[in-house]
Amino acid sequence: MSFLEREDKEIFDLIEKEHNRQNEHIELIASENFVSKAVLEAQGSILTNKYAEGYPSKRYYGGCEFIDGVEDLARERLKKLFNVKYVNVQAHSGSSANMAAIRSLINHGDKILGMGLDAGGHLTHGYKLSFSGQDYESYTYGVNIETGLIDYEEVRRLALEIKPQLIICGASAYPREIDFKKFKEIADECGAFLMADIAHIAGLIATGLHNTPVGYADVITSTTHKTLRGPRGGIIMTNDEELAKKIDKTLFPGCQGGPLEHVIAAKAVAFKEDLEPSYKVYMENVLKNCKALADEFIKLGYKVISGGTDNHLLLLDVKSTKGVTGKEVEDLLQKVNITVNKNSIPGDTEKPAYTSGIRLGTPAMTTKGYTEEDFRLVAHIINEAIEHKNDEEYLTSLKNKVIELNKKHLTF
Ligand code: DSN
Repeated sequence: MSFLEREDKEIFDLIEKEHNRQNEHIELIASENFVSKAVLEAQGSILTNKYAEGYPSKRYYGGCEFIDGVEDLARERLKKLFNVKYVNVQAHSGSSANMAAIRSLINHGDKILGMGLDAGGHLTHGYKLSFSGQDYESYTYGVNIETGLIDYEEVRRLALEIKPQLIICGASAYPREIDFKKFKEIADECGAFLMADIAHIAGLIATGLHNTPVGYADVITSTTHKTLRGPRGGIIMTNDEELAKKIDKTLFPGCQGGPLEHVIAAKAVAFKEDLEPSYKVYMENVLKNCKALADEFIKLGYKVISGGTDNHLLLLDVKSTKGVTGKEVEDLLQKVNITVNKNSIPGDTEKPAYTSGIRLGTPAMTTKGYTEEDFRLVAHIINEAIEHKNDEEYLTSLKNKVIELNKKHLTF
């Protein structure tokens, strides 16, 4: 019996249930993944006991000699992974990384131009209910409704009209490659800083499977738990020494207090894994699998936004194809043990709580060993679930198929 089981049966049981859910479901949420046992062990370690406000060799508490070693390793590995000079690994999340990065670049009340939430951007890129839309005057660019692609000429036109102090590129639901060089040219033309939030595509960039913002963006932020397959957390990177100093001060003590050194240790372990040749093979498989999934949906007659994918995710327009909302499909797929999220599509007329689309990603199930063939089968299971949405018996048979398919792959 584990300590947790003996001390707190209620929490133990809920963790067990979630463990079973993670093993019996097909996880297609594009921002999720399964970490290694080594990452889990580091994150669950006694490092959680230690306060270490400050940075390596400049702490506000004694007893940090080993903690310094942990954070230094995380920093060095991250620099190598993205080929950057300065990094901060203390951000508790992608949102706090973005808060510190934005605050380091511009002043309260300045103008931000970021990708709209409805077009695939993120809350922290200027959404009105986020600090980024409240502390700054925020404007958004979107994608072309017909093509689903970022219209760089339109971004340029908006940038020259608005004259923002900061342009943010990067997205949570954009299936195509982002042209960081073009964003840099636009930022230069209107005299703005450029921030790239690579949370979703970080793994592709680290392995050279997507162009890099290094050399173009003034600051690059990311989470560590998506394609990078690490613990939940954030990171900030730059090649500018003065900016790096400002970012460190802005994050701590500006936005956060004590760093989560157990999480930083887990980040270090994940970065070591990401530097291995096998990680590049994994990312190549994520791409191959995503293309196979998109291709199969196209064959089944679905409208795939932008006509396909260049990365780890795709957006399906389920409303125009099957007459159901994203929310209906999300709820329906829960019944057959497939986890997805409803997602707005370009020009969506449904409210965000319903949406016309769903977002599907391949990172998590590729970690479990799913192949292109498996993903083609997943497309058929999703299609059959939608076509038999009122037939509970049929849905149960699909659920059993999913459980059997998962049994053939790795469990965590
Ligand atoms: N919530 C994340 C996602 O699902 O993309 C973005 O932070």
